Amino acid sequence: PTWTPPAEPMRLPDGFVLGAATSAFQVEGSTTADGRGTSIWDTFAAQPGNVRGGATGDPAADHYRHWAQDVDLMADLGLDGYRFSVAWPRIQPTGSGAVNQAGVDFYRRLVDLLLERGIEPAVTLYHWDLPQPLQDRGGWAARDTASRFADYAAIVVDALPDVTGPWLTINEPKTTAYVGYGSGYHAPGVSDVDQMVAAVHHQLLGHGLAVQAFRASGVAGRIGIALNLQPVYAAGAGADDAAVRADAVENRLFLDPVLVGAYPDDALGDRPGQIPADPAVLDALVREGDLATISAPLDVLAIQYYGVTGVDSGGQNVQLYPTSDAPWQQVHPEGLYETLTRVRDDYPGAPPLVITENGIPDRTPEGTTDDPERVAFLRAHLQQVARAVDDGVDVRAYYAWSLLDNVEWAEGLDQRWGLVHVDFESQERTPKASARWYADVVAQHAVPLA
Ligand code: GBH
Repeated sequence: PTWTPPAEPMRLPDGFVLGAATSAFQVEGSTTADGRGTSIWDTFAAQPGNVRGGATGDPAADHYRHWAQDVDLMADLGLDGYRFSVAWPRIQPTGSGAVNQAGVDFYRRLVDLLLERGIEPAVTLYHWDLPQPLQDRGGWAARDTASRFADYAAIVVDALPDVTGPWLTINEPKTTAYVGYGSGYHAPGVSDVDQMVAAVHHQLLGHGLAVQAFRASGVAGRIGIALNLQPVYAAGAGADDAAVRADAVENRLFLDPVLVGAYPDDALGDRPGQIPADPAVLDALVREGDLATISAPLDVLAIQYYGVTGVDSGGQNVQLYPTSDAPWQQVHPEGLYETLTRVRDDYPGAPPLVITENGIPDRTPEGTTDDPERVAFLRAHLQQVARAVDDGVDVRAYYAWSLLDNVEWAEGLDQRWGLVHVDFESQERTPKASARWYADVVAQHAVPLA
């Protein structure tokens, strides 16, 4: 039975943060300015065929130079919060060692202006732009990268001790592992299942070590990790077991180690729905103490929600719901409610939740400012957030993806996810209808009926 929204607007609690999100590589541009080093996405995008239309990280939305104007735009929309990521290669151009002060200064200015405008900054430490020299030493398949990440995290936390919103260590370790090291569709473009499994463990270890560094710094903020979760539904007869295993792969392989300190025993193997790797591959990577590090208590758990997946008895993905203009995205708003209540019910010790990404692309590659589909999507998903809050789930914030049209990774500039349209030639910003609608949601702190 599908859920019917109530006949009046659904209020969100006082103090609930409504914001929007971006990531460094996707919006900043200026990839060689002020001492920034090369990231794996610069290398990957420079290789013809990897990114649609040959787009690179330059100029993207030129946010490195439009940052103050972009903060003004957020203030005009009345946003409570802004989630951005710090580009590791701006802070440590080679991924280790000396700090590049010009890079630190950029984020220092950004945080200062956000605070001045009353917009709560939320900072992601790693959103996929690994310094290339670390990739040359194995990237996330190498254990040492976890320690390098913790060193880098300590530098950033030290430089921005007054960040009021949540800190997120790693954005979607699942995507980096499965798409960066599994299918190779994302940077670093590796396709090797053993490296993929190693990338899972080393990112989670890096997360845990970064949390340790954060606690050691003594700053007053809150920290967590950003996981993209999705309900997995059995599609057709005999698919239940495969769906349970696929749920291990999509969700529990990340939730369990972070929240309970153990890997699930059904994610790897040769059965339908599993990652085709010997479980011994993962066991061999896990050293004494790793799982205690990975499961250190968090202040928030960040969830990114885009849709659901169906799995047949053979473990193959099946489409059960209509997709957005991104073929992988099966839209099902109630899946967000299921995800939020599931975390509460299955992980009793879980910290408060924040939703750090949720959105859809425009229906045309050229982009538009008339986006009724996005309004409908955001409304339906915000209703499910309000419903979960009403049912007692401790959700504290929601960030729409994305503030601006930007570089959508391997899709380049052809998939526009912004609330605000960006003309990538003139760099003119134009709020879409959805941005104006969302400004009203923030002002009312309620989800309107239309
Ligand atoms: C998020 O990933 C990212 O955090 C964000 O940077 C991004 O802009 C946003 O979503 C929109 O995509 O083409 O079949 O190989 C969402 C999860 C995982 C979705 C990888 C796209 C590639 C599927 N993403 N996936 S496929």
